[in-house]
Amino acid sequence: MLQNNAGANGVKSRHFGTNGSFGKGRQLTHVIQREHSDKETGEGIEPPPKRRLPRGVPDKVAARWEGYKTIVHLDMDAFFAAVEQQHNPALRNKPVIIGGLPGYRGVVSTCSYEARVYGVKSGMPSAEAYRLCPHGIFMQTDGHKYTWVSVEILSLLKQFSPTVEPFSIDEAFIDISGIWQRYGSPADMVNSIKDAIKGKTGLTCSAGIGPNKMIAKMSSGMDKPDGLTEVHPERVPAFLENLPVEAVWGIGKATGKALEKVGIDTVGELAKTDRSLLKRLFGVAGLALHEIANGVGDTEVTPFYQKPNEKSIGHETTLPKDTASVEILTANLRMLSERVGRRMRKSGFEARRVTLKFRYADFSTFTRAKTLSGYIRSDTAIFHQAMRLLKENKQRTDSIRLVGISVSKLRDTYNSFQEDLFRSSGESKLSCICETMDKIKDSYGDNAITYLSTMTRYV
Ligand code: TTP
Ligand code: MG
Repeated sequence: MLQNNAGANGVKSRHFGTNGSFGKGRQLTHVIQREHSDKETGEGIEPPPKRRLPRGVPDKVAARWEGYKTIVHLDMDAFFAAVEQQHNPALRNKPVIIGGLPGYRGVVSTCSYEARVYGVKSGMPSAEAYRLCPHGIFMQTDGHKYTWVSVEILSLLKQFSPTVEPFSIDEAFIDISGIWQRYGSPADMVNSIKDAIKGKTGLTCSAGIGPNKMIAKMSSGMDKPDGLTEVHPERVPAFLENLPVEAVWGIGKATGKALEKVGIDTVGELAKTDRSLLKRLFGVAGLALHEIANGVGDTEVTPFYQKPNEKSIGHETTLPKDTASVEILTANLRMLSERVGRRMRKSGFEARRVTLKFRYADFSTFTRAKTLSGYIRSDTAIFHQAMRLLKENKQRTDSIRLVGISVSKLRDTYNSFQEDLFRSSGESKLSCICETMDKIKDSYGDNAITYLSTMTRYV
């Protein structure tokens, strides 16, 4: 049973009861379809009807959280677009589309909920977004602005709990175990957080409360925008039972298809599947999937003052035009290695693995990686590895649409012992050059200095 009730401050919250109300195999997006009639959609758009969720009598959820880990996941609604709408009131209630501009290559980063009504979504080519929503207001991303707001929100969250883990530019986990008692219930505390964010930034967010990070993260997306979904530990099996497997954080389309092939459509079915079959199909990842399906998840929220445990750092770019030109590809890989290297050093890491991604004009996509014998830190070392991977693996002569570079197998720079590779390859010297460039960029902006070879990116 799924219950809707109003929080102390009038913000809706939901509690998942023992009879999961999601139809078997139904797409999550259908289930969480929002009712727009209570929201201003602007432009006279007729919003899609919302599925009425069964109502029930709210129970004494608050007391029942005592003694349990209580993890919250917060995700800002239409973040980049909402920041722009706050910044400029003329954009409010309008279909705002952030990312590539129509007429140019590029994709949609995000869009306001008013634009989503037309089918516009993140990752879609801007040209397609324009076809769907020609009267949309297209804007380029303004990273500094979003980072500023993100930091503001983070500083606010820290006032509620010392255990806040920023998870992306618009997401965070918060451990509120025990602390919620000061507010009455976990939902009351989260509603206070939502109010505080709204008061300080004018922005709304959606939140999930669960006994671990996985359940909290999965539930925060259930009632977007401006929602709150609470899954009590005892109700985790009912919550998961009828969800489609793709609703699990980490299960992508490919894994979803592979599961479907063996007749597993829902998380409940996955939970009951023999572990040895999952291991045979997906290796150790299969065992992890089984645990997730049974509601087992990480409860460790890494506080903001500890270093985030980054697994990889990467950037990719859609080229201005499909191209087979070695010069243009080289220039773009140079630019990407510069960005990746800078972010990696800023986070205090060095890497031992470089991955190259390239996508041909027909959208066939390849990723190739190389693990090195020692750690690298310079843009040039990343670039050389990426070029090598391109030369060794680009079998076709046709045009390329997208290239990307990421580094992984990271370790803290202070663990570095200036290994052999460093000295013999001149990596140490190259790193010094990068660190000098980093200082110039810190003072004068990211465009203050770059490599000459990046200049031919658009030729
Ligand atoms: P999301 O939280 O995935 O999206 P959102 O906040 O815009 O919308 P929602 O209400 O569904 O949470 O991502 C946060 C920001 O990250 C988003 O505002 C823009 C950026 N982003 C991209 O640049 N490209 C992408 O493909 C996605 C998904 C997000
Ligand atoms: Mg978001």
